[in-house]
Amino acid sequence: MRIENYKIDEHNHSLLAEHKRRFEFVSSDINNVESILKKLVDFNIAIPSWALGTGGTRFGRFSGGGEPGSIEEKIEDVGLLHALNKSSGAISLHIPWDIPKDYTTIKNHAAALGLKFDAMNSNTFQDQKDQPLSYKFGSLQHVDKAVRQQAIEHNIEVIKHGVELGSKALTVWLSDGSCFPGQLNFRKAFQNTLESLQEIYTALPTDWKVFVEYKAYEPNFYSMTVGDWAQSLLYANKLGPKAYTLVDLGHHLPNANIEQIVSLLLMEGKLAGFHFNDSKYGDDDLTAGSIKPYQLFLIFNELVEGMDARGMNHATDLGWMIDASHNVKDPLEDLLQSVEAIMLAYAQALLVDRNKLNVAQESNDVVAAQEILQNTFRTDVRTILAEARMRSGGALNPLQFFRKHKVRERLIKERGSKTIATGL
Ligand code: PSV
Ligand code: MN
Repeated sequence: MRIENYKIDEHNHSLLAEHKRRFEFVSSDINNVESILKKLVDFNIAIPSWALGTGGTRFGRFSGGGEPGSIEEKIEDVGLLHALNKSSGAISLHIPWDIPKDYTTIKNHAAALGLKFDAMNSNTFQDQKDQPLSYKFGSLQHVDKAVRQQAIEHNIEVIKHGVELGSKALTVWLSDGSCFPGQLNFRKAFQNTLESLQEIYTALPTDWKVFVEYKAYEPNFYSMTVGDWAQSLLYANKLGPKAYTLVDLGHHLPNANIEQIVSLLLMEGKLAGFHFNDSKYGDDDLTAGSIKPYQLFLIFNELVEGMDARGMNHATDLGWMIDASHNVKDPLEDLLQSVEAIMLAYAQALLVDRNKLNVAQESNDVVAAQEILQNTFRTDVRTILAEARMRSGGALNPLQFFRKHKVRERLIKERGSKTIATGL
């Protein structure tokens, strides 16, 4: 299904008077509101193809209806999100879940909805049907060269699909590691992984990047071979200038200071980008900003400061992506909420008075520094975001539109009530 533009216009018209009143009130307090609006209009967050269906745990999965059953339908779903919020203009594919049959058709389909192809993701954390060798004891780290070779070839195949679609990056997340002390020689596992990554790196086209994603635990519970940002950065530095560290917010041990990690990776020019989500306990993959919105703001505060210090383009120089799972919510509604939360944190970070913060830091004025950040975090910027969305042709209130126009009901009518999308 497609969302008709006139319906968005009607929706905006019905909310306009109230929106204008709020926008004028909030923007009268902000000096550079036009430049903030421009940055918000330019900013986009890619949607992972595997988050469009209902996710599950190992205990069960309670699928909803109207889930996308093919790559075409996944693209269509991201098109719906983008039509509503104008900030979801890219899809990130996971191979082999999303192998395109005909590149031109898929590319045209995405382009017609204003979508690009973000980073491509490989999968060597599961065995596929008819796969000759198993990843039970790892993939790029495996003690057997033949298994490593199979995993290397898979990654190279993923790059090939991405090249055809116009993607520019490969994200490698490895579940490699060990479950018990003594199972693995850490040094050999690292060296095997590095050598394998080097072969993949050699296959990257000149204008491509490889993102090395780390994770503290799960599915391996004793050691992970890319377990934290230090290990990822080691690989990235050894690989070369096209390799970067990818931060997934759920992949840290409890209470890690992610904003500090981000600041230092940016300083080193090695931050690839993000997989946004939120969590209370571990890799919960909850809606971005639903548990720790202040942390999300502090991360964006470091991002804006660090990117500006290096003269980087906020919209294009890092990879921005969601990586979430929706067990009890409509996936599309959840993704609308995540994009909104990420954009709000970004908008607030743009509002921070950098000069004042710098003066407070240089004079050890701890109280003033905290006041600057918390005053900004407590500023309600929802109407600024709504204005940016409307100016780009999106809906003033995407979630309200989604429900009022019964988008899910229409998808169920088209696709049926018993559909299960590929993914975890
Ligand atoms: C692993 O937990 C991860 O965050 C990686 O990005 C995977 O590719 C993704 O989730 C797939 O579910
Ligand atoms: Mn991830």
